[in-house]
Amino acid sequence: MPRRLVLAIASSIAALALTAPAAFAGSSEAGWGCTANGSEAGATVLSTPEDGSPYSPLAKENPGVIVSWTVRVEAGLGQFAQQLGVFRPAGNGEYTKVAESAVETFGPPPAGELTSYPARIPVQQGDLLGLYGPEATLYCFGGPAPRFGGPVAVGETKAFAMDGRRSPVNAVVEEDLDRDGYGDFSQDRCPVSALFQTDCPLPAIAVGKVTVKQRAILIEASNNTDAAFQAVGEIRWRKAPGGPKVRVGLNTGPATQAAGQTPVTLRVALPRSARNRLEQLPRRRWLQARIDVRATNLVPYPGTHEIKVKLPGRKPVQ
Ligand SMILES: [Ca+2]
Repeated sequence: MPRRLVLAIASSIAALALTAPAAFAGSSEAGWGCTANGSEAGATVLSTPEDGSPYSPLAKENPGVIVSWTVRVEAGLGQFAQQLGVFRPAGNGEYTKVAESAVETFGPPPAGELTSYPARIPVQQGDLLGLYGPEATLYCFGGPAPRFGGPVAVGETKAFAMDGRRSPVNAVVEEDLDRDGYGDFSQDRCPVSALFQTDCPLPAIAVGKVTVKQRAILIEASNNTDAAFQAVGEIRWRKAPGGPKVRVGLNTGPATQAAGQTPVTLRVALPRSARNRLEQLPRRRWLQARIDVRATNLVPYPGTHEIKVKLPGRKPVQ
């Protein structure tokens, strides 16, 4: 007698369960936002908090990403090439430059417009913004602020002296909860996973051939992207008409990893009690197994595809 039987799936219901809601991304501005009213050649000027001031120009997000930056320039001052720098306090009035932007040009805004430039510069809470210009550095009065008499390269630590001129540089900093270096609000469409910056992929599980063997149900499944697969379910029957229900759990055990679009065969063992029941059941009758095929992708988002499998009776004809 053939022991192997291939069955069509009685029904299949695709279900998608999302348990990880997209994080709400916060953003804020770093910098004093003052308007440049002068320039000085060969100076790096930082924005540091002021004693007694309720405001702070430091980066607040941790981790964060500078997604744009700007310098407001007073009318009549002209055009200036400027470069934003990110600095960390090194103690004793010293600061280390950890990152910098591209060099951009700022001037008095025509008709009140403010030019800001896009950037993607990871920062930490407490980082300071600095400004330097190859020809001259823009500043605004109203210090005190740390000043160094020259450019500072990324990685260098320099001793700054307090001066009466502030930096007019301002930056928009967004949270980066998945720490992928992309601002979660405007640059990262999947802020719950560092693996994706495009929309988070949702699981799309396909179930192929289902085979009932003597001791197991074999299920072919695949997902649109890399995923970990498991199958869990149950078989129920009554010991006798109107008698108590018996419920037997089904499980594949540890998850099986598979690349996207690559079929994997899941083996759902038939417990002895279920096999015994099938041995007592005439061939014209059957038990039904309800099985959830689960795939968790790399986001990680879980998906479920429910199938129902007919398990024919195995009692030989008398
Ligand atoms: Ca991010």
